[in-house]
This record gives sequence, structure tokens and C-alpha cells, in this order.
Amino acid sequence: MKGKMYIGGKWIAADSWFETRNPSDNKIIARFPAGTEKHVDMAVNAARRSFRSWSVMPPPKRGLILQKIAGNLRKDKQRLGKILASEMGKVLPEALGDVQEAIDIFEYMAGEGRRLFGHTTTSELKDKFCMTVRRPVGVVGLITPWNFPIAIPAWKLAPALICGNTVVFKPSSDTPLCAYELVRILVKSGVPSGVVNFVTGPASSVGKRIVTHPGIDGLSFTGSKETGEWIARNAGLKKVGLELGGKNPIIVMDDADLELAVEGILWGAFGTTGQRCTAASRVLVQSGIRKRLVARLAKAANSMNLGSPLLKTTDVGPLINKKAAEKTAMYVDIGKKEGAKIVCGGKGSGNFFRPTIFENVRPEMRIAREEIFGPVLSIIEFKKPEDAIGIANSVEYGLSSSIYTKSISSAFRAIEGIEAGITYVNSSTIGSEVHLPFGGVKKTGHTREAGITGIEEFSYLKTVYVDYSGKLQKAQIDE
Ligand code: UN1
Repeated sequence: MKGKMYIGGKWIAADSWFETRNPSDNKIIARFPAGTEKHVDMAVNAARRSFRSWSVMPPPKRGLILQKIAGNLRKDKQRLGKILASEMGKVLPEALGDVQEAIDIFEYMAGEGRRLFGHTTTSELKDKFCMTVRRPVGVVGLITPWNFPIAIPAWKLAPALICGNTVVFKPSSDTPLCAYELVRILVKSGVPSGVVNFVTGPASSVGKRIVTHPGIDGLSFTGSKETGEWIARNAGLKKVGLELGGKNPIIVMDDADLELAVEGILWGAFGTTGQRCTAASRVLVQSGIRKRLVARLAKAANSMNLGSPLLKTTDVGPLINKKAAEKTAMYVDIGKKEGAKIVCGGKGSGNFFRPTIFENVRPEMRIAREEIFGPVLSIIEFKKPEDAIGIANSVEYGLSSSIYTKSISSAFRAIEGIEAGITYVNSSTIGSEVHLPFGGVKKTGHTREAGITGIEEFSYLKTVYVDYSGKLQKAQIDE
């Protein structure tokens, strides 16, 4: 199968192609055009030309198109789920969840078309009215990762579109097929020509040009910290949204419900093969429950089945590609050299890697600080409750976090003390819902996506003063 780019309402190819493969068996699934700077320029021009007509369309009308997108995604959910599982490698129930997250955000944002609230307020002067209204940022560049190849583009497209922006969208080169299928649904649902432009190709040409393009007003990127830092240095004065890495802790207190904690840890650490920025990669466990917890985790992790994401018997799918498998293996070596003890896993084959748990991990070890983005969990022991918060905060990231406890005060201490954008109580670190803000602090970036904050990311507030006094009134000067 040969995919296409979509620019100015036309499906187009480029001079050369790249391949997208099934990470389970490395077979080629499709070929996509290797776009260039020239294609980005064409896409920006098309987005610019379509901006006026799209941005003046009443938002509830744009909302109707978003509703159609949600409906068409729902009709196609099973087919899309299978494509997603094959191209990205997450197990089918999770792949269907990825599509569902896209449906949810399009539905939520369709409703925003009838809100897009600003504020009204008072004036210090008579016969004067003050308010704020929301305006679109302009042409926005969306650069998305492979780990949520339909949901994350949707998280960005839905708010961008409802706010009246036009879009240049570059998907990860590991999952262009999922993105292509999403764009086809957008087109089928009535998104007008030029409003969404889809450019596939390498980060070094397409991505760079989007980040530095003078005709782009806003950027939204989800991906690695390194790329995020590069974007922050090179985007100039664009409105930039960054969603970067995580090293998310689960704190397990002595009084935790052990069964519940075990389930949540396995789900957070090994769901999506550990390839979520919200993945639980550290467990901070209190001394009294440590032995029992580790034994239970090791037993359960050892019995997890690796295999094709399409099989019902599979618990853990492959990593996205060879590089990711090598990176995971490298960190396992680093962990061993640092003196941590492997309690299960530690091995891989092809792009598959067994769920791996290290114990005797100290907070200063690299495996406890750096984002591995694979199925590797570090277990760190603590004694006093207050030590847990300190260890949780000892990394440079701050995306998600969790605490398992029966004590209300321990839960609230964690909510207050952990430096992270998200804290779960008695639940894992993954599984955000689209109507709540999603994002982090520290080197995760400070953007909030989804929910009402998705609207904030893709709009600006214009302050409006209406003076109906019929005379020049001077703020701060007139009595
Ligand atoms: C990500 O890994 O980049 O909360 C996003 C979650 C998902 C989104 C993860 N809803 O785990």
C-alpha cells in the first residue's frame, strides 16, 4: 500500500518514499512519501489561504464537523484498532482505547463550539463594558509521536480546529498509516480543503521546517525531552506547547491494598510495553510491604505473554522498533552495572522485551532517573513516609504520579507534595481522561492539553473594552 500526503485539499506524493513496518515481524505495511521543506511550505501556504474562511465559520458549525469526525471514527473503530495494533504494536484492547480517546476528544471539543467562553467583568469607568473573547492562534504545526498514533493527533487536532486554527500536521515516521487513516476520516467528515494539511517525512527536514517556519504561529509537540529542548531553542516567538518525558513514580505505603497496588503497577509499567510518557517506571515502596510486593510483582510479570498484539493471549506487544529494543537492553545493562538486582525479565528477542523489574535501586542510579520508554521498572525502598515524596521529586521530570494507601492524610500529603502535573490515588499512573487537563511540570514541559486547557493551548484571549459614554474616558486618570 502507498499512502499520500494531503496538502491544500489534494492527495500528493513526493519524489521518494519511506516504509512503515509492523514491529512484531518487521514486515512492511505501507510506504509513505518522504516529504521535504518544499511540501511544508506548500502546506503552510494552503493553511494560510484557508485561515480566514475557517476562522470566521461560527464555532458551532465547526463543531458539527467535529461531531461527524467522532461518528466516523466510531463506525471505523474496529478496523482502525487493528491497523493501530499492527503498525504501533500495542495490544488490541489498548489500540481500541487509543481510537476511543480520539472519539472522546472530538466529541468533547465539538461541544466546546457552543462555549469557547471568555469573561465579562466590570470597568473602573461608567458606561464602559469589558470582556475577553477567544481568537484562534492562526496556522499551527502539530508534531506527534508514535505511541498514541491516533489519540495524540486527535488531542491536538480537535481543539485546534474548534478554535478556528488551520493546521500543518506531521506524524511520527513510525506510524504514518494511523495518521493517514485519521486524516482520511477528517476529509470524509467535511473538513474543508487547506484546513488540515498532512506532511509525512523526516524530522530533519519536515519537522525542522515546521518548527522554524515564519508562517507558522503556534506549535504543539509531544515527544522526547531532547527534541522539545531543540524546539524551545528554535521556534522563535511562536506559541509553543510541549509534552515531553516522564519518570513517573508509584508510591506504595505499608497500609496499601497489596492486590490493588500489584495490578496498578503492572498496568502502569508494562501496559503499552512501557511506552507511555505516563508509564510507571519507578515504584517507591515502604519497607514493611516491600518483600511481599516484589514477590507478587515478579510472579505476575513472569507469567505475562509476549506476542502479536492482535492475539487475545498476548499481554505485552513489541517495542516500536529495533532502536527502542536496543535502548531498553542498554538500560538493563546499565542497571546491572550500577548494582541493581534483576528480579525478573532482563532479556529480549527481536523487538520484544520481557517485562523487567529491578530491585535494590537507589534514587541516584540512571535507571531511576532517565526515561527508558520500555518495560523496565525500578523498585526503590523507603522507610519514613516523608522520604517518599523527596525521592519522587528527585528526577527532572514531573508528569504523572500515584500513591497506594488507605490513609487519607498520606494521600493528601502526596497530592500536595509531589511535583507532577497528575497524581492518582489508589490507581496507576496511566489512563487520563480527555475532559481533564493533561501535562506536567519541570522538564516534562508546562503545557496542559485536553479539557478546557486544550482550548487555551490553541487560542488566545483578546481583551475588549467597549466605551459607550460618547466621550473620551481615561482609565487611571479620570475620577
Ligand atoms: C502519552 O503517553 O504520551 O494517560 C499520553 C494516559 C493516556 C495518554 C498518554 N491517556 O496514559
